[in-house]
Amino acid sequence: MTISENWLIRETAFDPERLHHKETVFTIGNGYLGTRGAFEEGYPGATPATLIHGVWDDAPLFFTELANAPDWLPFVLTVDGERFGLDRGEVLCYERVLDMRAGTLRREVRWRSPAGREVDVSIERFASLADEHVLAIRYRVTPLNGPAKIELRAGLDAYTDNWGLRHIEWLAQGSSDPQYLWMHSRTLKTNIELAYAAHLAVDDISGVEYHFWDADGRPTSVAHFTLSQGQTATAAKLITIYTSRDTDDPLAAAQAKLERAVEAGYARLREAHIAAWADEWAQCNVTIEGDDAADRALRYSLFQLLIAAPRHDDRVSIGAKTLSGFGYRGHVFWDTEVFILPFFTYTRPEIARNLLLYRYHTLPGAHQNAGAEGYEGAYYAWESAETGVETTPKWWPHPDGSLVRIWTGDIELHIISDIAYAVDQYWRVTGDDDFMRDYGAEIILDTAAFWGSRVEYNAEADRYEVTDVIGPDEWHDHVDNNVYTNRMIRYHLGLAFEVLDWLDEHAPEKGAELRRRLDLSHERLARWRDIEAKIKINYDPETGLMEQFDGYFDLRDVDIADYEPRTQAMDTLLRESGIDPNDTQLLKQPDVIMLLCLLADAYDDRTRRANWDYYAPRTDHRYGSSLGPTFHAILACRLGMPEVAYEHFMHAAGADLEDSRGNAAEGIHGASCGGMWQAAVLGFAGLRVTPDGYRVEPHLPRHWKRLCFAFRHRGQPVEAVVENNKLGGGEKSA
Ligand code: IFM
Repeated sequence: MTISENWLIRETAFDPERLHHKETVFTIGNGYLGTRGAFEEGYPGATPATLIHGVWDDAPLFFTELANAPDWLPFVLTVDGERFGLDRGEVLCYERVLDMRAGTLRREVRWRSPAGREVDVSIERFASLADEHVLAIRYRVTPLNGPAKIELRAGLDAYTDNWGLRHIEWLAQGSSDPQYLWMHSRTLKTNIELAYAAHLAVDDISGVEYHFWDADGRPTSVAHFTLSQGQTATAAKLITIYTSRDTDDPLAAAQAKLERAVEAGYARLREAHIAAWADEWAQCNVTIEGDDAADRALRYSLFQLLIAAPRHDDRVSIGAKTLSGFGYRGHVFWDTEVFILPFFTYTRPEIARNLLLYRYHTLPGAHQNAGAEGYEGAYYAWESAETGVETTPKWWPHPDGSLVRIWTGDIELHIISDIAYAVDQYWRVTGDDDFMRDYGAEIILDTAAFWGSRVEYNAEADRYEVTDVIGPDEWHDHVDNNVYTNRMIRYHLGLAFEVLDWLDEHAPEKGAELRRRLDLSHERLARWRDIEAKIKINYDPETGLMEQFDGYFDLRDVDIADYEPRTQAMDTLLRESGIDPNDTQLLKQPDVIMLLCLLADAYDDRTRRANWDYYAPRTDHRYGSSLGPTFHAILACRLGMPEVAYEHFMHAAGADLEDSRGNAAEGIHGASCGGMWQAAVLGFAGLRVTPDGYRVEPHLPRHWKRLCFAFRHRGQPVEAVVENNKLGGGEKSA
């Protein structure tokens, strides 16, 4: 069956210059782990990495990071004594294809060895979505110019590192039979055990000899055989992985699982995996008819989110770089709740629930953060890892050798309300009252208590203020009354009262318990009410314009056009010309535009337009934050400018596939991926959930024929089709 190109990410030539970028692009995974697209046979300078949710280990400066787990990929081919590799001999044909429908990664290479032996090599791998502990590689080799002696070495490798920092300590390994092997290791500081078992089988070739190669930390099963010209050998390497986070005896679990996997065999495992993907896509696919590039790029973003999404673990969340690279060390930011979560809330609420439960389970860490600063309630970390205790590095090593102070972990507070917002959205879309009663309400109220203690009262002006913060736009630090932060606090406190009323009506015992446990006294609630009413919001009712923070409009107005053409972010260029970006109105990302998208119904078109006109030209869309473009796309749709929205949408689409920002090697831009879904569904299709149901207000780009998407509303699956009426808008036709 032919598959539409829009389900495939295809690479038709190997470019060593793009090695690390493409390792990120060709990441596969299954929500338990992610594995970068490094080659099975290795390549000089490669960064193979397998990141397993929850497998943290201590790291200098960054406190903790997801440890690069032992490598399950090694599969090395030798042809008549010459080792296959893209760094030697001659690559005659090359193609690598990520099949997003099947969740498989395949590579076809025709290779001529330095001595002139030619072979066709075809390698396919997948991380099973049907059983997250199972991984598989199928290896095919065909000699093309004469018979050949073949050696296949299928191994495991404990000697991995995160950009030079080792986290894995090899413990033991063995083999009960040369086709079977196992390896036991653990993280150096956190003592998380990792157990791998593997099996190698070469099908239907007579005279295959296997032996076990017992090098410490690199147990390998080796197969030898001879092929005649044109004869194809197919080998399968099956791997199973458990950690001590999953079970008390991960090695026994890995070995038992391997037995069952071997019994099933590669083909049946693959079938089950593909069936699981079919089921997944049926719930969340989006199709853009009339624009293959947009359709494929959006699907790619969804694929990357789906492979990073924990399905069976509510103690982990999706980091800013998903499970695809070492950037931001696996840490979890607001990217998850504000950018990524809506995709899951609308399509896979079970996953969204897991992600929110991670925040519930990390409330003790959030209390610790608040206590450490002398505040009450729950103060979610700007960068969060296992426990929720703040893990933002205080210092960042600059390429010139100096250390730069990072303030986000101290004062970028808006994440606290962003999480409350995400809980609220999840509740409204899914109708999951049980979650709200048992977990969500506590998150909202406990974080509201933080604001009650953090907000400052200005007696002279009889208002509340929040000084010395960083808003989403990180080019301005230590600012007062950031409008995004303050407006989200007002919304958050309003939500807290709404939730308390709801508890009183629908779960009075839980309401009483939370009032008691969180000490929600009359005085405290009265203060919240007062803050809600009197918090300073920089909004000019005359013009509809919001000032990003106190004094922003007085800052130097720099025209980005004066710096074009450029290949660097504006903050770098400004610094090079002796200007501190803090002193200018240029933005890394658009606080006010974000606010207009999140609290969409609180504003009218005049306000939207006034702020768009002011802030969009002052934002560095190209090299500022990758979080900006998709929200510009959403607001542009709302303003009836789908063509402008489309430019932002396609700009976001290039962040990973095209490496348009130059940093895709560090991992997938998870927030941008989530924002792509929001731009398509909440922006172009204009889906709105209302108290009475839902509706769409489409604004499709002129060349899009149709936008189809699946979502769930209060548990009911919905298939939506938005047709373009060719007038730049769109109509819901079914
Ligand atoms: O959370 C973002 C932040 O908004 C901008 N800097 C990168 C972080 C992680 O993506």
